[in-house]
Amino acid sequence: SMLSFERKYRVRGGTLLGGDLFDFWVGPFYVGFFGVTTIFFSVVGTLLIVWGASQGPTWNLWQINIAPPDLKYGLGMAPLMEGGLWQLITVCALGAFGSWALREVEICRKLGMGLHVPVAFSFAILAYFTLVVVRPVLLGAWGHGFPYGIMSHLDWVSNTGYQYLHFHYNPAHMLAVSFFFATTFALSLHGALILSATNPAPGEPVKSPEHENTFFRDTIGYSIGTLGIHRLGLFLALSAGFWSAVCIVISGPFWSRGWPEWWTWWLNLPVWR
Ligand code: BCL
Ligand code: UQ1
Repeated sequence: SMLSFERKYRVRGGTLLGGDLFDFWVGPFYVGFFGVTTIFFSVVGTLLIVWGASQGPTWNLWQINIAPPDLKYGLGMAPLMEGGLWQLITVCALGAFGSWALREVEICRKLGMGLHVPVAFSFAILAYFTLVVVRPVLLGAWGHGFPYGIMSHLDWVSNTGYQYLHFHYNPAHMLAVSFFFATTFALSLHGALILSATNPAPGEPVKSPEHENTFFRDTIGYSIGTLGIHRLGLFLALSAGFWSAVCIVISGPFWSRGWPEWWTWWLNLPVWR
């Protein structure tokens, strides 16, 4: 059932593909052409994972693993049980993520909103696309993608990290990590500020943005403002995803030695001579 104010937001149009054909809702959910493709890719991809698991040695959720092809298959198709499954699942994953982003775009267009949400989600897709397509293609083999499994992908991250001796010395990884931490810090400040303003002591009225500004002006001499904090948050979060994609795509294609060694440019600066 629909909430009283929901009906006026259920507007026709704004579709990118399919015209009116898929322009309807199922319960609370907008469908659209890309809703259909999202369901399709998600169901096929999930079934492929479950089937892959059934062919593997374990049903232990933590140990199930669907590995990419051996490096010897290069950028070609691999037999189903030797990485071909991973390739199909990757296509389904990208199909589902891309469809979801485009469904978001259609909903934004219906509502006359900006495209900030689908743009934001696109950064997460970019990071995934970089891991399983861009970097493997640049390195010449699908085998450079990460395996689909809970423990196995962690092992891949560890192994890939140590391949470059000490991943913390990767300058783009430094930026990505710092942006992730800054994002959580900014959201904790914002969440705490909003909850404190809207939950005053019993009997006190709810506080306004004036109080929020004043709190930060009194403590640090600066308030970024109610719109500003959301702009800052979006910038920090998108930067985290962006620099993550950069930090992995440069590892191998651009720099194949240990990351600590990259910093010799600093010691070699002419100023120190
Ligand atoms: Mg490191 C990567 C932090 C130590 C090796 N590392 C990352 C980054 C992040 C990070 C910056 C992963 C986030 C990311 O890519 O998001 N690393 C980090 C931190 C430390 C750290 C904080 C720490 O020590 C405190 N890393 C180390 C050590 C190395 C190391 C030193 C290992 C020994 N690190 C590596 C390697 C990599 C990283 C190797 C990477 O490859 C990775 C990276 O940068 O990848 C790009 C981006 C987000 C995504 C990729 C998610 C995409 C989501 C998609 C689009 C949607 C999914 C939908 C979902 C399936 C639907 C679910 C349905 C619902 C449940 C209903
Ligand atoms: C802030 O200044 C502000 O404006 C009133 C908010 O809006 C509600 C906030 O949530 C936060 C966290 C701040 C403080 C942030 C900085 C970067 C000074």
